[in-house]
Amino acid sequence: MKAYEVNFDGLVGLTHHYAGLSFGNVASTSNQNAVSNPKLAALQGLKKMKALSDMGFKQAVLPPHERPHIPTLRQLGFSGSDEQILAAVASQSPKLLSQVSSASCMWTANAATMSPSADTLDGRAHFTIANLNNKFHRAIEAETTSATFRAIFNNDDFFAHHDALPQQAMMGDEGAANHNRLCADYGSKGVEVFVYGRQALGGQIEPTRYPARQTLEASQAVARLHGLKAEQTVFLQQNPEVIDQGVFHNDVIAVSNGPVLFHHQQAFLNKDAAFDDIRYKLSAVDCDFVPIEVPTEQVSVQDAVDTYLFNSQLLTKPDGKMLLVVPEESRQNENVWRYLNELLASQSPIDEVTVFDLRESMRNGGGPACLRQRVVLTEAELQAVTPNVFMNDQLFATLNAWVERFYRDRLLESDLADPQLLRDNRQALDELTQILGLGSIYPFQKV
Ligand code: SUG
Repeated sequence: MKAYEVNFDGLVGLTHHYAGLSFGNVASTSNQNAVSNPKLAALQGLKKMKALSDMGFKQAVLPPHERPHIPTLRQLGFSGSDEQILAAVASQSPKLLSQVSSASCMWTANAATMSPSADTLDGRAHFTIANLNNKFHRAIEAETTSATFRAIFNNDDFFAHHDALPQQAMMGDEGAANHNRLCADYGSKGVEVFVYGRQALGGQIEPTRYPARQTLEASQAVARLHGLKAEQTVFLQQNPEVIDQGVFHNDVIAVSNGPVLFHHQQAFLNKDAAFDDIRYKLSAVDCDFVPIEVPTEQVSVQDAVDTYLFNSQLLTKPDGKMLLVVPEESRQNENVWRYLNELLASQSPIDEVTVFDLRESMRNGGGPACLRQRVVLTEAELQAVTPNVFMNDQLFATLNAWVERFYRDRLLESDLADPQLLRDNRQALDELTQILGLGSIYPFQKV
């Protein structure tokens, strides 16, 4: 059956700031306390969405979350009115306020893992919300992400929703950032490659400097929940040495599309055996595996981390060739840009590269691929998605005007204590749920 890939990009929230919250994510820790520009961040993201939509790719929007997240603060013992809670946390622990104010839900690759209906046992599209257990500021995303996905994919005949796995390190799950689906075309059965950072039960090899966020046990649980058969799945360990160099998710060192796996030479452990397995399983669904490997001598792991070459979006154009969407940082790096020009001149399925300025997100370690959740949908499933989330001229104009009205162009940790920011957030998000036709998805809308 014919199916489409729809990219659901996270709209950057009003509290986007640089808090240095993600140990192991070099951009996040090195830009701690830099001045952020939430308005610019949101506009940069919208520009990418609109440009890709104008090129003919299916594009949709996921809304930001309520921040600061007062319900978490209540759970931690703060009490009184919302404004009293804000004042108390701001004086007792500005760092905690910063955690519960992070706009990290913009990186929607981490929102969930999605398996298309062509792959699953019950023939429905499955979603498992990521628990993001490794970082406190991200673990609090799961509840609202779940409410949002249930509002957007609101039809039990077509969509199956699974809550986040138990909030425990053994089940650490970072969503689609470590998941690659390989297939001949989107609508046919594919092979789902789950990349994990460590095996919690009985694993021997793991990084020593930085955390491995995704466990094998979590990946296996997601595959079980989605009803994926063993012949359709491959579990592959990420090279711990690259995690220790700042590759905190597999999507910082590899990206897939159709039968193509564009990856760095050092991305995986036991790559040869795993690639044989992928090739064998893909051949059973009439698909030839197309790995494109970038050698270390041309692009180092450091270059990959600095430029996010692999945090690109690899998209199939109407003519069947592929477009690579890279961040500006990739153009600025001599090795990476040289490599990309050589790639374009070679006989590869990738024949076009497009560059976007996503600097605000990049400085927190989020490139083009982090900002989107890929959702493969058949025509009938597409019709069942709530309609107002799809990008078009009108939505683009409405969201730009909405950003201009509510967003600040300068934000520091100390600004998070401002009760006006909390009020602006709620008013903006309330209007946004109406624009996107989502109903009530936020805790403040439910009281
Ligand atoms: O989880 N950064 C995010 C970046 C996520 C990128 N996503 C993918 N690669 N798919 C993270 O580390 C930084 C927030 C701060 O420090 O202010 C942060 O959460």
